[in-house]
Amino acid sequence: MTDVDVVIIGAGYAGMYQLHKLRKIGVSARVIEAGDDVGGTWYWNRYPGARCDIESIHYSYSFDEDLEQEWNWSERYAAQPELLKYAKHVADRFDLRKDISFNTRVEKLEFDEDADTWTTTTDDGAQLTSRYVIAATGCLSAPSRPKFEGMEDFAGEQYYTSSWPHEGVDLTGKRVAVIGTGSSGLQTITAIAPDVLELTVFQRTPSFAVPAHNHPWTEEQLAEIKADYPAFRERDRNTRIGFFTNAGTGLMSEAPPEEIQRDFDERWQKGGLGFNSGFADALIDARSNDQVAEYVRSKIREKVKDPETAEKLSPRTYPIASKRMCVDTGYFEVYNQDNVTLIDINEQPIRQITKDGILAGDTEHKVDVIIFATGFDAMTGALDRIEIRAGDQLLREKWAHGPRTYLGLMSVGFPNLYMITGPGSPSVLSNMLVSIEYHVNWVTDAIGYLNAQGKTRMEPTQEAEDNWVSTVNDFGNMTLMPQANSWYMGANIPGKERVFMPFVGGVDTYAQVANGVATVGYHGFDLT
Ligand code: FAD
Ligand code: N01
Repeated sequence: MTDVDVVIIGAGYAGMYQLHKLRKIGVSARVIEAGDDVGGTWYWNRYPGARCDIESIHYSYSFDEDLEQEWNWSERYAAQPELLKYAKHVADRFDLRKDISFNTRVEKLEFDEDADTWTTTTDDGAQLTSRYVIAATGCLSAPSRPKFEGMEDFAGEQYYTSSWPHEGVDLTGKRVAVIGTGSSGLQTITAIAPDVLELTVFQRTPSFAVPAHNHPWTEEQLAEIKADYPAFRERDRNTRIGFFTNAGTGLMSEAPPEEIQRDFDERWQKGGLGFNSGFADALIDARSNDQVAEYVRSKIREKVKDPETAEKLSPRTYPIASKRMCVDTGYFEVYNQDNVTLIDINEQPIRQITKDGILAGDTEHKVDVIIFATGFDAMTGALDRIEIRAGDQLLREKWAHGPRTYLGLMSVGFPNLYMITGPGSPSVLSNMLVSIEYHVNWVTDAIGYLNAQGKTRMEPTQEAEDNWVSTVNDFGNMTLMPQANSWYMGANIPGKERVFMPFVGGVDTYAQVANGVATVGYHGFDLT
């Protein structure tokens, strides 16, 4: 007997839907969430300008037609308050909160080999036993907080975009430094530049950004989408990245220059992450990739008046889209403002944080506030922070040289522990809502199958895991993606093994494989 059938860790979009699905098949579940409400990413990342980079009509749940029809997104790319409101609405609508323990962090999981059960220990010392554990802990939920010398001596305010104060921060009229120029940094910089007295941006690597062309939706536009929502969603699921971009299948290397130019211009005009999907070789062929990159760099030069600053903002050290591209609304233009300064820390390294500011090279930049937009220990960070033990093995030790999973769903040696959007699945390379819904459905079906068969244990075989890890590596190596020092590679975390973690073959291909595995009675898994 266990306290509950399933423990779910995390009440972001994944954990919430997982709870709802398990209830539907009559399986009891308790969700344990470190925050004091639902929403995950959109609960924690409340920094100015935070919004999604995949259009909300795609980046939203598809599992309930009434929910889909009753919710009206205000803009093409909803901002964080609206994305959090949506999560809260879903929690209310499906009465989720009564099965969620908030303000509680899972510290330890221990598997009982004889009983086929997990014991979950939380930071309040409580323990809960369950047959299964589902880690819906998020790919981008463990903040990276690099240490800079002298941080503790700084007399001003310090904030992380990844855990922004709920009450907000008034930056009006202040001298502000931002460290980090990934998506979070770009959005923050763009949002605060008009209000602050001075803004100093510390850039280690510039980002490629494509325009959002964000706009409010009209009732007519939303009605048109909703009229055909099931087909719209189906179209998304049948793409590589989980949202329809009318991706091209031809090769840039074989296309005439005017066709390439036309495609770039049209996609740039449309805006969003579909920009580089016009040709199938954009992420495979270095010369094709550089044509895309050069187009984006030319746009930076058009936007930024000072040629030296434009060059500093132009990425040249990695292929475009081998790091997640940013979607911007006036980011580059910020550098035309007199109150904004860009520091390339490759030229002027941050030597230390002082009482009054940041010493970079030989110059002390005096500031009142430092904002760290330094990213996450992505994909494995949240799981590594939990002591997950089965027999004499710790998951974080097994994964010390890179995560090993079968389908990004389970790992050998850790039976009955499922991961939602785990490493080795398309996850962060896709519209995450599509990948989340797919995994939640798959895991729910698997648990339903085990229960129906009177079985109590599921674990991948060593052979299946080894083959899948090779497949993930092979697919990754077919592309230019492993060339970047990206968080996909773990390269942003000192000491983390450099391994390309997500499955790059696409959500469509992945679903075909994982559907096939389930259809034949869970090929590659031992069920006992
Ligand atoms: P999360 O939302 O990260 O939720 C995980 C939850 O687990 C968190 O609430 C956390 O507190 C909890 N948790 C973790 N460990 C523990 C523990 N040990 N004990 C208890 N609780 C724990 N993806 C897109 O596809 N499109 C976008 O536009 C997009 N925008 C993003 C913007 C930002 C700023 C960030 C950071 C990410 C973005 N992502 C986007 C990725 C985003 O993380 C996913 O889309 C999605 O929200 C993930 O949902 P999740 O439930 O899997 O994880
Ligand atoms: O994190 P990042 P993020 N000294 O890792 C720099 C999603 N997201 O939070 O590139 C100095 O991308 C680091 O430099 P470098 C999206 O999937 C989406 O911005 O490692 N600098 C980089 O510039 C995204 O990809 C949205 O050289 C240091 C920055 O900090 C993912 O989340 C919005 C440093 C970190 O950038 C992560 O984005 C936000 C150091 N010690 C996030 N350490 C949308 O728009 C790190 N940096 C939807």
